Amino acid sequence: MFYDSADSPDCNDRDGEPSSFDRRAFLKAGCAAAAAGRLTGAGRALADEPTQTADHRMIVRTERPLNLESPSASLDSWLTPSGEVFVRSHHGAPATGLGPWEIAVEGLVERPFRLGLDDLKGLEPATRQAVIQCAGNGRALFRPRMPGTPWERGAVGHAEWSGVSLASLLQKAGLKPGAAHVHLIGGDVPPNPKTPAFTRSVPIEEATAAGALIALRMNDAPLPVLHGGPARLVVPGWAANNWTKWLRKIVVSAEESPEFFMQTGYRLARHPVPPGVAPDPKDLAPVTWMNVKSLISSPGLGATVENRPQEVRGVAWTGRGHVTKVEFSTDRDPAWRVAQLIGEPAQGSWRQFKIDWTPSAPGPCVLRVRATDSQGDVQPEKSPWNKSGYLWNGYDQVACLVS
Ligand SMILES: Nc1nc2c(c(=O)[nH]1)N[C@H]1C(S)=C(S)[C@@H](COP(=O)(O)O)O[C@H]1N2
Ligand SMILES: [Mo]
Repeated sequence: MFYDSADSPDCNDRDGEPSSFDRRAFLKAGCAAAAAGRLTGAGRALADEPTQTADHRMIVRTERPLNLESPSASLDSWLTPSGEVFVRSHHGAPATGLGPWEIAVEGLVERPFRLGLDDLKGLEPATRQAVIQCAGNGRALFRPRMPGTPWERGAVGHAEWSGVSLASLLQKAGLKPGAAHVHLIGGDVPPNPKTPAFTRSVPIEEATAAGALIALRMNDAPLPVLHGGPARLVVPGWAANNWTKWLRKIVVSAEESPEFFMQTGYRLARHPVPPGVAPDPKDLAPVTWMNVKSLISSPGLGATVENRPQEVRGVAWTGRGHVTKVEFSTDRDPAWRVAQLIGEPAQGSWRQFKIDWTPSAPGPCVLRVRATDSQGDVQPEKSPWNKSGYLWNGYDQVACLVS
């Protein structure tokens, strides 16, 4: 059951729609547009236009801007349905769909240009299945706690992204000597002039080597507005703070973006320091690659399970390389047992796992998992504290009740 604003009575009661339109298509696209906070006017809606939908079971972390977290039941499949992928934005979605969307490419390039979405479709197509995870996923699990959206376990998902490779776009523009970073400018606007825009940059070589693409589609449908439609950056293996949504402009530069969200936000000390101690500014690096992590998707948090043999399932992922092992234990049976990994490893994707579990007795029980990746990194019991609450990857723990 999806919450789609087209189903709401208010929307079905609109008047003034043009009679030449297919009424249902109009209502669907028009109401979705209205939900996205934009004026629809008459007759603008196209069947292929990105829509704004999110599952009604999503956990609302904040309403304005809209920040939604996935319940673990949404993470129990290979690809996460788009309406069940977490939503994070700093300033809310911009107006889209009122005119042709264009992406400008400028800066240190031989041939600056502006491309419409149809022109983009003519460049080298690229498709990747990749984990999308907020750098702040798990922030609420750090102690002591820190300010910021209190994501628990579900600011993560796995989707198929398709569009054009960033490398082919840059090749079309032709890089000038010294070109080293691309600044990505989204169409979202901060609520007041003192709030910085969400502008970030990625280093060209590392991001293109990771398979960066400009996604126009998600899970084989136009990229939803909530997820950055019509166009967003995707960098497989990197935390999603690098995945700029509503992409309007790409500026090639010799330097990193000087903006707040690049120089102050999303930086992490290479050597962790305890609460209250300021990290050496020279030791701070932008958050890029994700770390190794796993999550129990079934049973869910607080579930009541029967006292009989059953299957525990979940997903595990990492940034560089791939997951090689997932281990499972409980507070009653603390010895780690190796879970079965499903399918083949793929860089940037997650890996599903399952393991048979026989509860030892009725009563409360804590299930936990930890993953290891091909670099030999093992999920720690707790992540080192950092003041912004980035990259939590402590053991995933699910308390349940054996009945
Ligand atoms: N333009 C723009 N892009 C953005 C953001 C934003 O606020 N504005 N937030 C970033 C962050 S921090 C995350 S975690 C992801 C979230 O993507 P999603 O909403 O599709 O899950 O978008 C990234 N891209
Ligand atoms: Mo994020």
